[in-house]
Amino acid sequence: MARTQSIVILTGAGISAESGVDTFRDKDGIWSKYDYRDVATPEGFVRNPKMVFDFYNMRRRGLAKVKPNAAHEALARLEQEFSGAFLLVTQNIDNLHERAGSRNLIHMHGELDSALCKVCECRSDWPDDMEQGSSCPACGTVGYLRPDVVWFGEMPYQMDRIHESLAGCDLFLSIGTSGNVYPAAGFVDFARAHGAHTVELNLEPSEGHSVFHDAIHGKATKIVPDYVE
Ligand code: BJW
Repeated sequence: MARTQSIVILTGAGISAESGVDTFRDKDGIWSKYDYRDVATPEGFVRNPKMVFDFYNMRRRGLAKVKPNAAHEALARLEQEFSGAFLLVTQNIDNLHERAGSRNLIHMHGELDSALCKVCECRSDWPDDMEQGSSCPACGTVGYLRPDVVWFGEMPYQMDRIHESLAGCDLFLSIGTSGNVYPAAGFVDFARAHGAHTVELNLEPSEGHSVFHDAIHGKATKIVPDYVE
């Protein structure tokens, strides 16, 4: 990493797995228990808001029981010690990166502890348990709060800033993601086309593993600290 001037890192559910947060597509993952069409699409929310609120209330309450692991901590240390440009983009809606000390961080699929008002578009801290009758702390409107997360068919957050960083980076790392979900799964192609060296760190080869220049396979708490230190 000695000659690297700009790093972009993409993380997915695999980085939080050893903290006790469920992944999506592993054998006992979230999509083995829930149909994504029910809980992770705008149409599912219209059909059955209670089911969607229950799903995200449960996952948000789970945050209190988990802690950042050695992989989150290694990325936070890397950011502190690296003198060039650094951007961490996570698909995860948990708050483990920030709790480990990461600062230049984009939650491209939103955040579990944030609520979004569909009327005034303000973000607010998620109330104890969000439900259909919750009111927006900013505009007071009742019944228009939703989880501040990006569902299938919705545009992920801060895509312009992410693409700008990807176009200018000379190292792109993808950590703990299966590479099934776009546009995140396409970042490697984009970064590589703009000249970056690309490395996958994951438990197993991802969907797009052949696009990466290098791959390191194993558990995040081992391979991430080993790679960055
Ligand atoms: C370990 C480990 C350990 C385990 N150590 N590793 C082509 C281009 C663009 C879009 C599309 C396209 N084709 C299709 C689309 C649409 C769609 C999509 O991608 N569909 C696919 C299923 C094909 N994409 C979208 O809809 C996105 N929006 C969009 O494209 O907007 C454009 C647009 C909008 C409107 C009009 C016009 C254009 C939005 C996607 C939103 C995804 N949302 C979710 C749920 C919400 C958040 C939440 O509830 O948490 O986000 S889905 C779910 O998947 C979640 C995750 O962030 C995301 C990615 O999952 P991730 O992180 O990769 O987890 P897993 O479980 O899949 O993988 C874990 C990996 O870790 C595995 O490989 C394990 O091996 C590994 N692992 N333990 C290291 N200890």
